[in-house]
Amino acid sequence: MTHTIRYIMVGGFLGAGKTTTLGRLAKHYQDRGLRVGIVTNDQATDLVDTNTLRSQGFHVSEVAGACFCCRFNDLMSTIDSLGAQQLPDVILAEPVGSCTDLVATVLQPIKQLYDAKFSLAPYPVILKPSHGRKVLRGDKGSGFSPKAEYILRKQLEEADAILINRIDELTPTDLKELIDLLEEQFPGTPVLRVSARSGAGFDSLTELLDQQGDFGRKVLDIDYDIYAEGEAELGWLNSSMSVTASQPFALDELLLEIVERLSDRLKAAGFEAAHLKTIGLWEGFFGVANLISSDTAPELSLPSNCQVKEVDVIINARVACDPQELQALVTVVVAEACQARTATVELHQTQSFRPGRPQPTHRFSLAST
Ligand SMILES: Nc1nc2c(ncn2[C@@H]2O[C@H](COP(=O)(O)OP(=O)(O)OP(=O)(O)O)[C@@H](O)[C@H]2O)c(=O)[nH]1
Ligand SMILES: [Mg+2]
Repeated sequence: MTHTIRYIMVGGFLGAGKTTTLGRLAKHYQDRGLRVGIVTNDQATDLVDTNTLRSQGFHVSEVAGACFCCRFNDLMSTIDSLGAQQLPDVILAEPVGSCTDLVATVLQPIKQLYDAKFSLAPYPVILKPSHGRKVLRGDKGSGFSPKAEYILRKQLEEADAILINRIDELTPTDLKELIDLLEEQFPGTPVLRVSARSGAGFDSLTELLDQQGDFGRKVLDIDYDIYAEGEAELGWLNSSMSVTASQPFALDELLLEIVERLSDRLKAAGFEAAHLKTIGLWEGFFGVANLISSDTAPELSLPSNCQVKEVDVIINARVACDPQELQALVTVVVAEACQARTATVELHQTQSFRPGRPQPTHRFSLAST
């Protein structure tokens, strides 16, 4: 019998919890003796996510430089490279959080061109409560423009299931409101409640993902002009550097301080952060700090608990602002945080830009019959 790879892609807006979910799912499948490969994706190189998942011991490759839909062939060759030694049983794929129309441009092409090789799991999309609630309520001032909100809605529209994440933080009233809004606006789409952090709700999620059937069929009716303009309103920055000090300092404090200082500067300028993330890597140790909206506090999501004199730092920031301004702010906050530790910074590279118009390799406007 030919070996089929289970293709599980988990979508959701920037900072929704995709990487945390994939890490948990990878462990779940590995614990059951399955071979797992993870594919990350970004518009540029130097991905916090790739390093976070690799540091957890997973087998990870990335499609960097454009989203899966625009680099469909790279997605396929990346999966091949993950299976060079031994074919994986499961591929976990994380698309870029500002990407949508993934059913027509990724799932249906896999289904229609590579049917013998893959079986498609249901396509879940994660809702981040902080931005999700405002967008679903139609509140003015979600922090994003109507075009960026359009992307978030389209992502939910093409989902086989919607995952309300971060239930560890939600009150029963908040949760009920989100469920009601989703059921009203996306009728018929199953809604699961999960916490990627604690693992709550993951039994239901893995049960959903194990279902056999014809999934990834909700091809969107979508306006690519609005989609492209919505994406282009975001400033994107990926930066990598080495930080060196004469005295040891607490790595976690540096990472958190970078995110806190950046958060303060963005708030002062009135720019909404979709996701700021930074990872510090030193000799197998790593720490990660994040900010996922202007309403939430910066946090150390994965502590390293180590003191370092040298560390490699990667910063990924997605913010509703001009990328040049974002770059200037990042440069200032890194300099300030390092100065406080009398550390020096050696910049490896910084890429900052607005994402370009999506130009999918394939677009199947009809689901396979
Ligand atoms: N409290 C809580 N925090 C969570 C949960 N899931 C994710 N987070 C945190 O939310 C932040 C973003 O999570 P990620 O998994 O990196 O989100 P993402 O969707 O991969 O983000 P992008 O790749 O930038 O689009 C991190 O600080 C996580 O630790 C959750 O269930 N509860
Ligand atoms: Mg991620």
